[in-house]
Amino acid sequence: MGIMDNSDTIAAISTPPGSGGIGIIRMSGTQSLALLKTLFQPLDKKCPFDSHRLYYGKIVHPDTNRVLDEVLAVFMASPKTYTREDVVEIHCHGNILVLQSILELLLTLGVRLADPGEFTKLAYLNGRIDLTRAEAVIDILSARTRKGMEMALDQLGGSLYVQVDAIRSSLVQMRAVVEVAIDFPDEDIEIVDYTALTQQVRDDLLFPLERLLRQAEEGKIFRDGVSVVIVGLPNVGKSSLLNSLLQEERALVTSIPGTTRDTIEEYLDIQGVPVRIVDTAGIRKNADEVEMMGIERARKQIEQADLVLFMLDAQRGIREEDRELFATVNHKPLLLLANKTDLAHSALSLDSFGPDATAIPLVQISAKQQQGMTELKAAIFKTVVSGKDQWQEEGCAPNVRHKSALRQAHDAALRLGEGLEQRITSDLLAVDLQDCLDQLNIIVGITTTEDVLDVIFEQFCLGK
Ligand SMILES: Nc1nc2c(ncn2[C@@H]2O[C@H](COP(=O)(O)OP(=O)(O)OP(=O)(O)O)[C@@H](O)[C@H]2O)c(=O)[nH]1
Ligand SMILES: [Mg+2]
Repeated sequence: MGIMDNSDTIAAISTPPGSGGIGIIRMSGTQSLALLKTLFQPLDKKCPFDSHRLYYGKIVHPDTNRVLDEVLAVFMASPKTYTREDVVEIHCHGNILVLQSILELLLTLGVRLADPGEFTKLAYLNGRIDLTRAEAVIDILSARTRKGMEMALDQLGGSLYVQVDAIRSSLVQMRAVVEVAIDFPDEDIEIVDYTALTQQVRDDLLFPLERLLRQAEEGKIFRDGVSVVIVGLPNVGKSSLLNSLLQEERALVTSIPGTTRDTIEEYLDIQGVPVRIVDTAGIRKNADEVEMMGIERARKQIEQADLVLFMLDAQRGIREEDRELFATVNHKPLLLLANKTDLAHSALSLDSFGPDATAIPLVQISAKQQQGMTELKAAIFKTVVSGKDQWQEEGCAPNVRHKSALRQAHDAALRLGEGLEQRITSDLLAVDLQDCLDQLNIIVGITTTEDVLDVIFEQFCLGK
C-alpha cells in the first residue's frame, strides 16, 4: 500500500473521547468516497454508495485484511453537506481504540487530520453559513442551559444575520444615493436629500444598531453566565447551602468551624442563567496554615465574583467579625442571607451593619432544611439580570466580537448623522457609510481577517 497524496481530504473523530454507543469518524474532501471504498467492505457487494444513504459493512485493513470494526457508513455528495464538499461518515462502535485505529488507517492513506473547527470553517469558507452562524455552532456545543441553547439555535437559524443584513442593505442603498452625487459634484446639494438621509440614518442605522447593542448586553448573561460566591464566617452554613442548591452532598458539612478549606465550584441553572456557584472557606483571623490558604482563595473568588452571597447565622446573631468581613466585601454586588432561620427565635436585625446594608436585599433561608431556596434563586436572578429579561421576545444575542463591531458601526452612524447636519460633501458622507458597512461585514464574515477567524475557530473541539 503506497502513500497517496489525499491531503485535500481531512478526517477526525467527531464524537467525544470515551466509550459510548457509537463513535463517528468524519471525512471531508474530494477523495472521501474513494477512500471509503478502499477500506469499507459493504455487505452488499454491489453497493451503489448512493448519496446520503447509510450502508452496513466492515472496515477492513487493505494490507492485512484484518477487520477493524463492523460499521455503518454514509457518503454525502457535495454540495448538500456540512462542509459543502464530499463528506463521509463512518459510524463505528463507540470505543476510542476502534476509532483511533480507523483514523490512523486513513492517515496512512494520506488523509490530513482536521484542525479543531475545520469542518465548520469549511462550511463558512464555502459559503454555506455566514460567520455568525458558524459562531452559533460553538455556542450550541458549549451551552450550559436550555435557554443558552435556544439562543444559539436561533442564531444558527440566522436571527443575528438577518438583522445585521437588513442594516447592510440600507447602507448599500444609501451609498448608491451618495455616490451619484460624487459623480455630479456641482449638483451635490440637489441630489442628496439631506433630510431624508438624516431620517434614514436614525431609523435604519441608529435604532437597529442600538437594539442589537442592548441585546448583546442582555444575552451576555445567558451565554456566559455569572459567578456567585458564598461568603461568611466559619460554620454559618455555606457548604450546607451549596449542597442544598445542588441537591447533592457535594461539600463536607460538619459542626466544626473551618471545615471547608479549598474553594468548591459547581454549576447551576437559574431560570436559564448558567450560574457558577462557589463555596469558600469561612473567613476568620486565627486559622491554621492550610485554612489561611483557603481564606486567601476565598478572597480571590470574591474579587472575581459577579455576586456575593454574604451569609449570616440568624440563630447566633451578628457579631463584630461579621461586620468586619462585611466591610471588606461591601464594594461588590451583594445579597445578604440569614441562615439557620429554623433555629432563630427572632428575625435578624441588620441595624448594626450601618446604612449601607439597608438597601441590600435580605433573604431568609434554612440551608439545612432546604427552606427559602426558591426565594434565593429568584433574588439571584433578579440581581444579575435586573431589567435585562426582555431578552425572550427578541431572540438574538450578539457576542463580544459582534458587540465591538456594532459599537464601531454605531459610532460611524453617529458621525454620519453629524455630517448630514453640517451638510458635508457626498465624498465625506461616503467615507462614514463605508466605515459603518465595513464593521457589519466583519460581523457576518465578509471581510473578517485571518487572525480573527483563527481565534474563532480555535474555540471549537476536534472533529467539528
Ligand atoms: N439548624 C440548622 N443548621 C444548619 C443550617 N445550615 C447549616 N447548619 C449546620 O451548621 C453547621 C455548619 O454548616 P456548614 O455548612 O459546614 O458551614 P460552613 O459555613 O460551610 O462552615 P465552614 O466550612 O467551616 O466555614 C453544620 O452542623 C450544619 O448542619 C440550617 O439552616 N439550620
Ligand atoms: Mg463549609
